[in-house]
Amino acid sequence: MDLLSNFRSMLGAANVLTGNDAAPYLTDWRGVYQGAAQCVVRPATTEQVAGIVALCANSEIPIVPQGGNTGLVGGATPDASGKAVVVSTSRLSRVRGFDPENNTVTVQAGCVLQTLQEYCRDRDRLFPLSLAAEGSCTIGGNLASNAGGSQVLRYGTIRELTLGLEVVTADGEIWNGLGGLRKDNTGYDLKSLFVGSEGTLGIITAATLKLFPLPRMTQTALVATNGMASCVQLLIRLQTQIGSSLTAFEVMANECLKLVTSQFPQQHLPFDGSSVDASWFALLELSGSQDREGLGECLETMLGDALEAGEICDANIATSVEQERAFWNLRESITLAQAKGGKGIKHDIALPISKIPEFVEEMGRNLSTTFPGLSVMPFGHLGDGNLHYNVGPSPRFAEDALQRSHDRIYVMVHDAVHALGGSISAEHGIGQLKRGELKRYKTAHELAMMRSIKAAFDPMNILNPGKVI
Ligand code: FAD
Ligand code: 2HG
Ligand code: ZN
Repeated sequence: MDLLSNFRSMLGAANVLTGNDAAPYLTDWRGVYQGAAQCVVRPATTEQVAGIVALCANSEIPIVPQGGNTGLVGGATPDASGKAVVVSTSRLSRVRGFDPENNTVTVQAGCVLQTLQEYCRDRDRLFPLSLAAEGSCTIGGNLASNAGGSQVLRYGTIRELTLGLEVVTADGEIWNGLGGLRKDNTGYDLKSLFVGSEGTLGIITAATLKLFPLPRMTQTALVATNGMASCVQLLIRLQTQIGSSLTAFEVMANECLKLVTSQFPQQHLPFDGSSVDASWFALLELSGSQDREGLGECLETMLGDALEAGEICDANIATSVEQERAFWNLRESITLAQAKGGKGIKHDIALPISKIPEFVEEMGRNLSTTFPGLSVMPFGHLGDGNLHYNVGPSPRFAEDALQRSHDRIYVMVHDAVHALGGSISAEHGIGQLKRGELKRYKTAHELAMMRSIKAAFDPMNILNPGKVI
């Protein structure tokens, strides 16, 4: 039997997609990469994933795992050769177990993040990973890219939320590393290696994840600040005074919010007067089990002090759940607004928080001198030292000219980040987009260790070849 017939008898013909049915799986969310594949297969069990991998391994056929296909670095898109098999986890979507005493949930990799959040909320628990793509990204994709999002400040990235994994390895074997242990020092930590490996070391089929008490209250504020240095001062002020009750601290350059309100006219900035011209806005969230009024008063006092200290020029504390949602909508619409505004260049950088004001100041100046008219639209997770230092086209700098300058802009931004001790990928991963960049900034020793790991786990190089390393 040929490969496709084998797949059809294993999965049923409806779960082996070719032609137009496969097309949506062959391009990435941004429409930057276009690939080809023999077929897209949709297994519903771990055993079926193992069977698919074993068949591919027999003939050295490349495999590209895919979850919700929301990744931003081309990691889930096959190359153009048409040799690959895309393994979609869309049918691996079941919650397998919930342990309220151990505060854990065990879930299949294809479960959509929002579905898992809601499942846990209905059971009075919080699964804290939260990001704008949560309505379509999957737990497996989150794990494979070690997703961050807006709650990392308090709860960590998904690596820190992971207690166990089940993985199909390159030989078609199933590794059952599920379990709800918070301590386990029995040798190398295999699960941590699979998290963030972007489908190059194994196909994650299930995970046991940490849960937390559901916060009884939240307080959310949108703040107009006097610049990035002031944002950092405000962050330190809040952290010093309320510690881990500060669960999110996001920043947005004015240009980002202008773009959102022009692309989505139903959204509004809740400020008037000169505050609408503030260079940077901060969105902050306090949450926990304290009483709402107490924490609200505390927030008002801290913002009042920040106003007196000249860190901020205006603040708006949400007075209803709808208003909280509206503030978060402004933040979470930036990626979509930037996509609608034309193809830009994304940077997902991490820096020591203390270096961010200097970086923002100098990079803004250098970019606008070298590329006059370019639109600089940074935003991100300041609490984690992570900025999406994105640049986009403008009426004075056309999209095609921007794309032609892609490599020069990458070098300029990434060299500066590297010189300040930063990272060229904080949370989106390497995929195919940043493979060249990885080689530029990792040492020969680091690259050699990574290649050894890849060769040990996937000696035939069939798992997501051409990605990461
Ligand atoms: P996919 O895009 O399908 O895949 C991502 C990578 O994981 C690929 O390399 C793929 O091969 C691999 N993979 C997928 N499933 C598996 C599996 N089961 N086993 C092994 N490998 C697998 N990221 C953040 O970190 N923080 C954010 O705040 C954030 N916000 C976003 C907002 C928007 C609007 C968008 C479009 C994306 C955002 N992302 C963010 C990027 C993206 O990384 C996340 O959306 C998410 O983690 C990807 O999950 P996915 O299921 O869509 O994965
Ligand atoms: C976010 O923080 C995501 O909203 C997407 O990581 C970032 O669009 C981007 O560059
Ligand atoms: Zn982000």
